[in-house]
Amino acid sequence: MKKVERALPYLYEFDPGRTALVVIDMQNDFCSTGGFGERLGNDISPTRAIIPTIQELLRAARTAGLTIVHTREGHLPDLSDCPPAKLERSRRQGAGIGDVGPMGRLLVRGEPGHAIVPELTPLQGETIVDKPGKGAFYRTELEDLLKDKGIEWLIVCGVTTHVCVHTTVREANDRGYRCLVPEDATAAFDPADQEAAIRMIRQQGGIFGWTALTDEIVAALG
Ligand code: TIU
Repeated sequence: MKKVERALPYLYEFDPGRTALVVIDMQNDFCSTGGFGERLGNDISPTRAIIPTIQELLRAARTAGLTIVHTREGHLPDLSDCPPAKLERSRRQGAGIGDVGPMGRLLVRGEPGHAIVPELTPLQGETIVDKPGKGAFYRTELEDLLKDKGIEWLIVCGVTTHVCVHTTVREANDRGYRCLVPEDATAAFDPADQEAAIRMIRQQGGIFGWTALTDEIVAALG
């Protein structure tokens, strides 16, 4: 077992052979100019800033033999998998899902905006989970994949902390996974959301899981 001694609220122990690193939605739509996140009215510099930290985490996780999963939020070109309520709200915000922007159609599968940022391109053999919702378990194959591999521990990083990372961690927690969130390998557009989201995970004795710094996880993996 590997140990992250300084995890909060207390020690996080995990078996690397039964642990997955899940990288949530590090797509141009959330991390690049002209994507969905920026069109929603956000400053994307916090989501770009964690790219090198996730690179470091990926390097260590790959070397230690963790299962690597990358997720992408997005919809089919005909938007048949986009709930009307989600579509309406995106339009109200001036970032209509399916509308054409500088990175192609916003939040649509196969468009440049939907792609994972080049610095974090998945390696051959790594799993990419396409999800229509904020959580990575909703209408995806993720749970079957994790069960097949006997995964019990999840290290969940990516963007945005208070939206897709949180929803995924909450879904995972209800399914019995032990989740660790590397706080400096996650980002929200607004620092206040980041701080609150991280605090919520580890409050009440770790109500949804644990948090730690990437260096501490990398050291544990080494
Ligand atoms: N808007 C926002 O903060 N996030 C999303 O819409 N999706 C993800 O978090 N990936």
